[in-house]
Amino acid sequence: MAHEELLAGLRQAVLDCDEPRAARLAREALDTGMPALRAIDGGLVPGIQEAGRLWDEGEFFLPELVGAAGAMKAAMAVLQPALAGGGSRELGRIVIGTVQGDIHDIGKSLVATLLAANGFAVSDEGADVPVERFVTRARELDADLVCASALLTTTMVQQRTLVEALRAAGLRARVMVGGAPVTPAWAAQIGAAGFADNAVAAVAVARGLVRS
Ligand code: B12
Repeated sequence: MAHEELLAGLRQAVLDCDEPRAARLAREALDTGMPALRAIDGGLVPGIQEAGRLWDEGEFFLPELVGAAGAMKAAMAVLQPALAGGGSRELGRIVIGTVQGDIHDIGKSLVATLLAANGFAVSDEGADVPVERFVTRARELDADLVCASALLTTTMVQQRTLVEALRAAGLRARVMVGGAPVTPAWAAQIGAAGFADNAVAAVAVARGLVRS
C-alpha cells in the first residue's frame, strides 16, 4: 500500500474505532519504511482530531470517542517502540503526567515517548496525577523538569497549582506545560518555564530548558 493510502487508512481506522485494523496498518506502515512519527502525525492525529470535531457537532457520542481513542492507542502501541532509541548520554531527568481530574493521556504519552527517545530519563506518572505526586517524584528523582498535560479547561488550573507547589517545596525543577487548551499566554501567566503545542516541539523546549 502506498504511504498516502496507509495514512488515510490509519485515520479511518481511528474514526471507525477499529483497534485491530489500526494496529495492522501501523505495522504495515513500519514495514514499508514509514517513520513512526509520520504515521502518528499524518494518520492517527488527524483521525482523533476529526473524532473530536464530530463530537463537537453532536455526531459522535462518548462511546465513539472512547472507541476512537482505543484504536489510536492500539496503533500507538505498535509505533512507540520504533520511536524509542535514545542517546547514550542522559540529557536530564523528567517527571511527566496528566493533571488530576483529567484522564486524557494520548498526547502526554506521545510527549513522554519522544522525550525518552531523545535521551531524557522520563518518569511517566500516568494520568489523573495529583500535584503532591508530581512534587514527591520531582524531589525523589531530583528532576530537572516537570511536565504537566491538561486537556480540559477545568483542569488547566492544576498546572498553576503545580508551579506554586514546586516553588513552595523549594525544588529546582522547572515546569513545562501543554495540552490542547494550553497557550503560551497561559504558560507565562502561571509562571511555567516552558510550553509546547506538540511532542516534537516539546523535545526542543526541554533541551533548551535543561541547558539554561
Ligand atoms: C480522545 C479524547 C477523549 C478520550 C481520551 C482517551 C485517552 N486515554 O486519552 C475520552 C473519550 C476518554 C475523553 C473523555 C473526555 N473528554 Co475528551 N477528548 C478527546 C479528543 C477527541 C482528542 C484528545 C487527543 O488525544 N488528541 C490527540 C493528542 C495527540 O493531542 P493532544 O492531547 O492535544 O496532545 C498534543 C499537544 O497538545 C501536546 N501536549 C499534550 N500534553 C502535553 C504536555 C506537555 C508538557 C507538552 C509540552 C505538550 C503536550 O503534544 C501532544 C502531541 O503532539 C479531544 C479533542 C481535541 N481536539 O483535543 C477531546 C476533548 C479534550 N475532550 C473533552 C471533554 C469535554 C471530555 C469529557 C469531559 C467528556 C465527558 N462528557 O465525559 C471527558 C473527560 C474525562 C476526564 N475527566 O478527563 C473536550 C474538552 C473541552 C474543554 N475545553 O475542556 C475536548 C476538547 C472535546 C471537545 N471539543 O469538546 N476524551
